[in-house]
Amino acid sequence: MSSIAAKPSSSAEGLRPSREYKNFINGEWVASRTKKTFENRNPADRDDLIGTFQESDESDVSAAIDAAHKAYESWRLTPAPRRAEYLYRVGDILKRDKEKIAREMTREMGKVLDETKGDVQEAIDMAFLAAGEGRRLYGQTTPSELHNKFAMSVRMPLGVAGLITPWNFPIAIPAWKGMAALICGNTVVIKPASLTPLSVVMLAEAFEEAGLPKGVFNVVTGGGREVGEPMLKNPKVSVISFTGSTQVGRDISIACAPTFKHLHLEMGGKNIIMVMDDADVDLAVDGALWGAFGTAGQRCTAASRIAVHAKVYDQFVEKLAGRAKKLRVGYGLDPNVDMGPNVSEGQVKTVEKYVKIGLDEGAKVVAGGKAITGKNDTWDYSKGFFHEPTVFADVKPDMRVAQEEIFGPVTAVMKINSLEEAIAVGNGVQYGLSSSIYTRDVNKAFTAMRDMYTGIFYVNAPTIGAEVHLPFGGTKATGNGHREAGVAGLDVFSEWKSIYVDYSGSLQRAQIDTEEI
Ligand code: UN1
Repeated sequence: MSSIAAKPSSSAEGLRPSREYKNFINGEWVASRTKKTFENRNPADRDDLIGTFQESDESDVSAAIDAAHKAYESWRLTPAPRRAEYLYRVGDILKRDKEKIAREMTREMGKVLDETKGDVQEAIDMAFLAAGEGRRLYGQTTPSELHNKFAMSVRMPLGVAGLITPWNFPIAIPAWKGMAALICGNTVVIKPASLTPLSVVMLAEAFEEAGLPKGVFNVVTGGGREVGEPMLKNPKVSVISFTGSTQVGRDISIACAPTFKHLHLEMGGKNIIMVMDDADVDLAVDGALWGAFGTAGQRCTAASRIAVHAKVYDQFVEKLAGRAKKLRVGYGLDPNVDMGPNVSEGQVKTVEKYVKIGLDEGAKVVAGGKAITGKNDTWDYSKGFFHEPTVFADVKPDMRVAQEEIFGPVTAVMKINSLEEAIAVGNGVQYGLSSSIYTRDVNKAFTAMRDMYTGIFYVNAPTIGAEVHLPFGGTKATGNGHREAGVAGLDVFSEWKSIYVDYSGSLQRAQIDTEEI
């Protein structure tokens, strides 16, 4: 392992020195049995080696699962309000270290510091939300149809939860899943995305500092095939929660079927902003810019399509293109930068591929369109994976750039002539995560709210910006019917037990010994 100083720019002071990170299994930091590691480098500066991480395999995963399985017996019996105490502590630790953690996350994942601070904040919010649930976890009590009989339903934990998490929200999404799993009484084995393992290591460090009992939260780093797949097959894992691509989600679904694992999938999106002729166009441009280029477009919720009413189309396109061209792209720890790099070379190549596809299909690039490779007085772009914020105009709804998830700084603007047309275009994709409308007409807002078949909907705001106390997830190829975060997220990590207590002292037969009225 080389010892390149972890200091890609003067603004990056205070970052961790490069080192080898271990797996977190049964409360200990341990090396993989493979004795192999992989490198984690800064996507803005490939010369910056953040660290090396364990290239684990099935034996490490099974050790983690065994530890989690063993820890489950006492964790499930720990009263939920006591379990919550650990989560409150983790929330406090993350709050204390928010800036420090966020800086490492920008270095690891690329998005600008304000956004990684938001990512840590989302994890803090989730820790406190889940901790609060420790004193609720409400079930129902309900009358029995029989005399002297009591009926109720309670949430039961499932066992070991296997979490497979993405690189775009490298601490928020592990927290969405992990906090909900833990408060319900499950134990956790998490496989973080190989592009952002440090974020989850930092979360594990917070759990360690909080004194979480050994084996309750475990982290195993490594590839999908070597670490993810064995988790899907292991009979000691009861529930899998995955965020990632629709293709991988489908494979996971198939792999989980033989053992009937509970499964939560959060997959692709092709989210739309609809701008009506009565909209505040400047507000819509602000929203579109943030929705499309926040996180360099690498959000499941990114506004990758914009349908604009013909009456305001030219004005909107001109303003959006003008603003997109002005966005300052660079290293996310530079406070003057608006948009960071793509997370990897593969991601930037995908963006370039789609720009070409869009041009070949006849769409017009009105801003951006190219990877950034040169050097200026702020950054040497050849060291990272940068792409210009790109706006396609004159896109037709059936073009591939308007149908397929690109997961990069590219948005496709289409012209529509009515609300009905906007809704038809909006719903005319395989995904159904998020959508939004800009209008001053309450009737249009409510119609779209009702008719857009997406799991999340915004009025006069872009497609991104979900808060943790509401359910997060989507319809169609975006999800498999579950939601995470909110109270709905508890459903992924618990199942219902209905309990009847007969205190009549005699046999009472349901449906039979009831009085005829
Ligand atoms: C994601 O893109 O996978 O609503 C998660 C948002 C964020 C979460 C995004 N709070 O955009």
